[in-house]
Amino acid sequence: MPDTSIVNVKARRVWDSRGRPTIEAEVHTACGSVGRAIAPAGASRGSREAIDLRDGGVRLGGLDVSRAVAHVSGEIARRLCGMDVTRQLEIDQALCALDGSGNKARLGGNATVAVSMACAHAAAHAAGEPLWRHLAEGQPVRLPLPEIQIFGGGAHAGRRIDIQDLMVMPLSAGSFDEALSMTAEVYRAAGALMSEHGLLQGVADEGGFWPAFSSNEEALEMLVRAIERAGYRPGEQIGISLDIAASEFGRQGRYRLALEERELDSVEMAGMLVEWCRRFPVVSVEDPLAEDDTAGMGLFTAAVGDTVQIIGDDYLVTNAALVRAAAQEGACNAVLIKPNQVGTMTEALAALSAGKRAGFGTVVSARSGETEDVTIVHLAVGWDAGQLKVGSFARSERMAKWNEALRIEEALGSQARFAGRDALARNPARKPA
Ligand code: 2PG
Ligand code: MG
Repeated sequence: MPDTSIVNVKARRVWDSRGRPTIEAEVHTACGSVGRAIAPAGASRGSREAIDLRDGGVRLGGLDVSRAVAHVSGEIARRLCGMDVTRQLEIDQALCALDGSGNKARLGGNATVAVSMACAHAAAHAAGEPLWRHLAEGQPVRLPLPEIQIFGGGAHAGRRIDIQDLMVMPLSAGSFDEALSMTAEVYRAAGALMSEHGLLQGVADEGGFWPAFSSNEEALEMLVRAIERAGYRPGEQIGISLDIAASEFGRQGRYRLALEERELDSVEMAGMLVEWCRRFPVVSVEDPLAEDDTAGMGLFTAAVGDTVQIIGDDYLVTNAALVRAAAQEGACNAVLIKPNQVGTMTEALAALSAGKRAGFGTVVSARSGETEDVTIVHLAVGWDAGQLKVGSFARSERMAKWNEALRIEEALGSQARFAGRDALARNPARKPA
């Protein structure tokens, strides 16, 4: 057995896809294994997320991470050195106890998540396995059904449209490889349509087209046309997935649609989205109502949850207790898993497991601020999440992740199974395990 005790933990400042500072952690063990991971960063964040520790002040917009870097190289390194890197639970418990704040506010969720993921990489390295295989612990895995952004909006595109992500899900694909080539056709078709209509204003933060639409529904109509132009039947071969990110423009039951200059209450907002689900081939909706609107979430889920997946992102913030509560309340039927929302691998897995136990769909997700780090792809496969959300089909911080999934699919060879449309949650179809 190799000696997997941790001998060194360090961190450095690196830069993310928005050109902002972020933190990379590196963990070394006695046997020579090394793990590295970089913290991502969100723009539309739930108020209950783990705290991203930034320096504040005027330099670099207050976003520098020197305090978080110092915590890793200082007290986190002192606490973890000597621990066995293969004991992820103990490592993550030690990180939580050392932080002591309950929401990683003291050490920084960006510091703890980078260290936690770097430990997982070092453990896999010591075992001579890719991370996904190490995490799977011999259990069967699937390549996830991808959610891929075509148009960006909300906080990722200067609020040009209210909806944050208009995405496609290649439902009829037989493999991950096929899912990506179907997506590539839609992305190309959407780009061509946009430029023909003079609507193209560049790309948004996650690589999707930044459109000049005059209504949210125009965006939905254009996406249907892009799917058709690519040669696919909307809803049957390729479904539409939306991240409304409603906490960005709604609170206390009031929703302000800036693009359409209207304000809706919770019932009207849910009603509008129900209508969209009827008119358009929508298979999944994320954060339809705001993080403080349990009644609205329940209303929407009761109305369409038998045919549509309803994902809690800001609403659940990768928190197992919130997932359990949402299952009881019928507030949604799927959970987005973003490790940096909670700050450690163990807590992210707990939220995912709570989702699976509730019969929820589970979607591992990137953030809008990303890097070349591909850890989340390994989590999606190794934890058999069934779905993966990475942003659009452009820019290398996104493509690095799609391409990593292709390598994993190839490594699995004849054993590769693609999760496909069965991974989508629907209320009656999925019974709690
Ligand atoms: C989301 C993500 C990705 P952000 O809301 O799901 O689209 O955005 O990382 O800004 O929270
Ligand atoms: Mg979201």
